Amino acid sequence: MTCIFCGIADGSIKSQLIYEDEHVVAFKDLNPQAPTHLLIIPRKHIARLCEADEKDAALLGHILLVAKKLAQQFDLKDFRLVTNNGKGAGQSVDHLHFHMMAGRRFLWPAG
Ligand code: DGP
Repeated sequence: MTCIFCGIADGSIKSQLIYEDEHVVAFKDLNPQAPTHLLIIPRKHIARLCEADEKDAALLGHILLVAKKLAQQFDLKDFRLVTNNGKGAGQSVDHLHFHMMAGRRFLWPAG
């Protein structure tokens, strides 16, 4: 089964990357829900957060630090970082990804 986000991460699917390093890439969401809406993904295929394990601890921490780096790069003081785990939570792409959204007011609790 082909994974669209694996394709973006390995370059076989063209996408304008906002950030990349050995472990992580970030790019703009195709269907933005906020003026700034980035997706941060590991290059490693992990279907969802609940599929990660102890071996992924450093990777998961690194993703959060990439989010901080992007916040600095885009001068975002307020942003929302969220991952949808499972279809019932709204996950439509089965490759772990963090939505980083900014530029509008966000409701809490989230809808
Ligand atoms: P989620 O619903 O949490 O699984 O979020 C998946 C997001 O991925 C959704 O907001 C749309 C975005 N998306 C899906 N396919 C592509 C793609 O090919 N390119 C980009 N840039 N974003 C995509």
